Amino acid sequence: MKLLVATTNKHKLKEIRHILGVKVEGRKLNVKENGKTFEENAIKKARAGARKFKQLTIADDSGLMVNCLDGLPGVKSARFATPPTPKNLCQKLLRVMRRCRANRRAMFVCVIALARPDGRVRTFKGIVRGKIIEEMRGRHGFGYDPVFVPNGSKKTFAQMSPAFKNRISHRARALKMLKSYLWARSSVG
Ligand code: ITT
Repeated sequence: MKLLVATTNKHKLKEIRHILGVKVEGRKLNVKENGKTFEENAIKKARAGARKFKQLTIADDSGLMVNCLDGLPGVKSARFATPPTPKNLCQKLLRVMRRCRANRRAMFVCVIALARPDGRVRTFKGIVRGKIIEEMRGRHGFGYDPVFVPNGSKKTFAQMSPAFKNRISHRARALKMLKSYLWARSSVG
């Protein structure tokens, strides 16, 4: 089965390829991400890809929701700092969280939308809860990985090997559900 991934983010594409373990092609699309939820944006991106390329297409909309910031940066995670380098994103987050001494809780959310060329769509959501530490640690990954420590770990996502992050991440959880869905559909024909 041929699957396209509609994304402009090469780090996401690399993780998606690694987690799915199958060959998927990446396609860049210019889609305005103005939805209020991860679901809305993921559906918009996947549908645009499926319509344009007439192929089964997935898109990932993801981000970090910080408890003491009422869920921000949330759907605006990619554009929280300019330019949105990992250093700028993490430093801005650490700066605005100076008032969040007692509550550093956060979660990474990933919604994967699977769209068909006729517009039919399904979504799969993965969440990882954890906390934001007070400085950047680690060199792997992208985005907010250097400041996020998942529950049950002492390491940030950026201190883990990519293979380990790809086993436990929000993206891994969402894609696992997608895989089960696709597998169940293919085994019944
Ligand atoms: P596409 O929409 O083209 O796929 P994007 O980077 O704009 O790429 P999003 O709108 O979904 O994607 O924004 C997600 C942002 O959330 C991403 O740019 C990172 O800053 C952050 N993010 C998501 N998953 C992450 C992860 O696994 N590790 C670190 N940061 C992550």
